[in-house]
Amino acid sequence: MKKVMKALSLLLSMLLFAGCAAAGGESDPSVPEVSGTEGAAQSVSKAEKTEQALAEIAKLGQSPDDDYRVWYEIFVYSYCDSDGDEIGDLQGVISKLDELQALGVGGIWLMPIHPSTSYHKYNVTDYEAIDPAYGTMEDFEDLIAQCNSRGIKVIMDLVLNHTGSEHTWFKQAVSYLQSLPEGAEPDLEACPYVDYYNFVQAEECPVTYCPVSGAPGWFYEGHFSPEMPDVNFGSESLRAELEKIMAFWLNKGVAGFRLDAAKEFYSGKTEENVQVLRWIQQTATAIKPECYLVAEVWESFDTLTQYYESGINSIFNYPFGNNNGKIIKVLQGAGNASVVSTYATALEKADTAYRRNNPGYIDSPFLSNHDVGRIAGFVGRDPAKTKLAGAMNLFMSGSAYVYYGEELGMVCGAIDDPSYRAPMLWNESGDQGMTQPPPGCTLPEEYPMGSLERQRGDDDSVYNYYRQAIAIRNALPVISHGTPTVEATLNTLCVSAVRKTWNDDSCIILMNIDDAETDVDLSDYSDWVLAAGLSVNGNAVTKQGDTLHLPAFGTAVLIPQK
Ligand SMILES: [Ca+2]
Ligand SMILES: [Ca+2]
Repeated sequence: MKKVMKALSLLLSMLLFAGCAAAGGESDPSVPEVSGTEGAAQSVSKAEKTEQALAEIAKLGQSPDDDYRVWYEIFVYSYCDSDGDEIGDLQGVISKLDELQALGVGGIWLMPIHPSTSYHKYNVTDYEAIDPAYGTMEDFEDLIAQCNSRGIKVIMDLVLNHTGSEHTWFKQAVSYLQSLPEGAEPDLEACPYVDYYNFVQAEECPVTYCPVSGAPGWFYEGHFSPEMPDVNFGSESLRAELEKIMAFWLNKGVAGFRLDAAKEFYSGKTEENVQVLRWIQQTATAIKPECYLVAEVWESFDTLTQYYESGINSIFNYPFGNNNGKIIKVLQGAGNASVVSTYATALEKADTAYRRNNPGYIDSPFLSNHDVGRIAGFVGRDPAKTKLAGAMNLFMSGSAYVYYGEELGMVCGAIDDPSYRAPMLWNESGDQGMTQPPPGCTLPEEYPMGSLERQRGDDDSVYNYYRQAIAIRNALPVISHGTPTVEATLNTLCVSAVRKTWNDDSCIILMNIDDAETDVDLSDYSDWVLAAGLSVNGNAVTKQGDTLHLPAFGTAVLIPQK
């Protein structure tokens, strides 16, 4: 992260325009004067205004080199094509690393990149290889090296709940069962792979099981689909294979893994899943002590909290993300004080509960991902709410995740998985590495917030808002590392107020979750200064004397006066 911030800060200081700060800042000695914000805004192009704001933000500080960073989820297929076949690939990702660095991203999560029979590649047929459509192992090594040189960490999807049905383990197991005389018990010495999966003999096919073709009376568990046979975590031999896979990639230089479908290891059995997660964490840590794991546990708050008993580094915060998570619910209740006031309370409650079960936990907030669609669609394609949703996510503690294209306010053409995974919108004309849509994907009729190319030069774009939000987060590590508590005195009407504390550091984040501007009385906070502000509409966040002015959906970060 330090390298990222150094490079960013160097770039920004070259662009620095003395005496300007879009954030606004009155008489705070830590914040450069905003002299004639309006005049300055008129004299420079819009994009320059963002650059100036970024330069000011970078002066605030920088994040330590740990896992509390902004991670960016990439579906390689749809991200960037480097060789003209219109399917995204690893060299395409490499070609956009400077772009990601400029956004402030400190880590990338690669969705599965192994050989697979499906476009999404969640049914893996070889865990220690790269899908030829995406490139070669050399490309992968190149990607790791290029990320290392930029201070960007790489985690990869690890699909352990199931393999692909074309994986050699499954094919050998099926072929053995086909050869088995009716009624005979399998001999694991003759075919150890039978033990790798959940095969049963039964009169009728149990729920979530599938018949083994050519072996009457035999069934296997395929929770997600027949092409995704579930593995048997009770098998020591299977676990030894999984350990070998983890070692292979950790030794290749990945920082860790995103653990797919952790609640389905033993479907419906939380205790057992917690034990598997504990084993995975311990196994990976034994291979690489500094590894970082984040699990997908798509569960309600109470159940998800229980999973932290496993000691897992991190779990995606489903209760806050997604189209029915806390962030979206609060935004849908924008302007309603009784809804808005619950946001800060919920942040404190979640942190307390997760921390109780794992004191070293790192939260993983996210808004959207490849399974849930696009944030702009959840808020009625409203650019203001799309932006504030981004800040609400990025200003949560932990490792904040951004799904590719979210920083552009991309929308979906349909409610289905392929449409959630549409090509990254580099530009309107569809070149610059734009890929073909994945099979079954419906593209939207239009992207109301535009492509990266169109948004880059627009200070009011979602993209430039994201850049500033990420920059603030990176410059003030108390935002990502701090323990959140409700700042009850300020958490009133439609302003959400959260204090964060981390070692001797603290900050207060205020968000105006309303489309009307508002003033906040800070007379009890005379020792606090406005460090940074975020505006969804170009109207500045300012502090004049004891009055903090928050425009519609505006955000302010206060820090103690040094
Ligand atoms: Ca390609
Ligand atoms: Ca399973």
